Amino acid sequence: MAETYQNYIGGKWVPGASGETFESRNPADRDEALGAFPRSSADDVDRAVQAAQEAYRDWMLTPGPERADYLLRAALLLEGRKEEYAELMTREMGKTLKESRGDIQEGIDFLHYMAGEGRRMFGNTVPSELRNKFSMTVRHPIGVVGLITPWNFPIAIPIWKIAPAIVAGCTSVFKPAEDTPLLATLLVQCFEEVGLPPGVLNLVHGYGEEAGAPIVEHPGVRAISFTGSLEVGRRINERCGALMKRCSLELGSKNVMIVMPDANMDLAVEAAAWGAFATSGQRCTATSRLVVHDDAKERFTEGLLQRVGTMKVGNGLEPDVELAPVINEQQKRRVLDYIEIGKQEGATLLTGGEELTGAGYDKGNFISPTVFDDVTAYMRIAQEEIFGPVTAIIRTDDVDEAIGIANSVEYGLSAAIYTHYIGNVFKAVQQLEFGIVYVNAPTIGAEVQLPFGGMKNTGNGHREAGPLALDEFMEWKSVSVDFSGKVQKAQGID
Ligand code: UN1
Repeated sequence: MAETYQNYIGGKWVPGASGETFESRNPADRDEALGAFPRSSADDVDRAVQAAQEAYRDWMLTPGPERADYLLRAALLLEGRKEEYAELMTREMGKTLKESRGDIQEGIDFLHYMAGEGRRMFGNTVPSELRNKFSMTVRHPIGVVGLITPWNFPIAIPIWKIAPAIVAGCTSVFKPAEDTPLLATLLVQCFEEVGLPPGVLNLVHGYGEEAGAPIVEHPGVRAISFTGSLEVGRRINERCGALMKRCSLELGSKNVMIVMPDANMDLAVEAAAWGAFATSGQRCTATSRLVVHDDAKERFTEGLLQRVGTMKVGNGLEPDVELAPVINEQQKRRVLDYIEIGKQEGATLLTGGEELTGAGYDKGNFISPTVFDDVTAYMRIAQEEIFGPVTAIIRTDDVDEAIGIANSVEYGLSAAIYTHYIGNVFKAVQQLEFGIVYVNAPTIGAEVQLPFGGMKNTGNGHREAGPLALDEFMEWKSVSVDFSGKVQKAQGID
């Protein structure tokens, strides 16, 4: 019997109101259940929002450096537990142990980064047009916020949201993906252990429709931060629009790597293999398109096929496995459907394209690393986010055309170019419609001190991580102090 876990509301671990639970299962071995979690509903959300509202008043008055201190202490706890949690992450989410460690490290790094913000949170002093009047801007927390996170980075992405919310002085209701509730629970336990006051961070488990939607709808929640699919993000955006809530969205993408003939081909091949197949392609930054110049295509394609041929597919706990399972059966079917679509569209399947069965595979969701060639820019496999171990080679004979192809999608998160020619580099930097651009580096692996987010339908203009992270959770207040002893009128009125 799997252990039963609870929601965390107002500093207490409590069962869901309905008493119903759902299980979290290992995507490499569906016989292993990692725990049973409350299938929460609007009632649970309501209790969590109330707890967050109660905690808010005192929390927003707590000094920034003191709020930030909880982040530092949580970072230290996570550091000590990195190995233990990485193993559990691989069992719950599937990705390789190395990548699970990276996920936790990314979370730790960002806790350190945001803790520094607790002593900054700069405003401006602004001159007044009147004598003896002092003006400044100060930041103000937005209030109770809803944080809804995906399963592909079960520690890092929640921390991208939780850490700035805490430093900002917001209190929050956190609803993690139903595929990774255990890691979310462990993360919240860390904040409990470092003594974060009750109600500042509340955890409500469950499904999007049942537990996520009530957070969006709740009148006590002032802002929503969501990372997930375009389809769900669009619905949240519509509701937040109608309800006049701030909403920051980090949605899908169709990332691209351009390979020019002067590139170091060994590096380009390695970057493509890592970018396309790390986390089994289940990153919003995954390299799902390779736009390759004709004069590089043979060398690049041969190299990539050779490299992919060496990839061991299997349980992410095994040290030499490079390609781990996809998250669940539904996602596996979706990826396999896209592979069929690619074939029907006339793309050439160079390698992979199948579900793996037999010993070591039968209890999990394994798909072999898949490379399509002869893909054109407007095929569905070149336009739609697949979120699996599938990448598509598109030919080009010109850097301007390559950039045009790169930009021909509705998304714009991460793009890379491999070239040494300075003209190509700056054209790409100037013209790529992507929030993150890499020159001679893979499309994945963003660092937390840089803004993370995309253009077009990847989001709605917000950026997570980096120096802009607080903007999601804070208002600006313009403050003026008149010490003239008169009623002064601005705009030259006397
Ligand atoms: C995501 O897939 O949503 O840049 C986040 C990267 C990671 C974060 C990915 N640092 O690949």
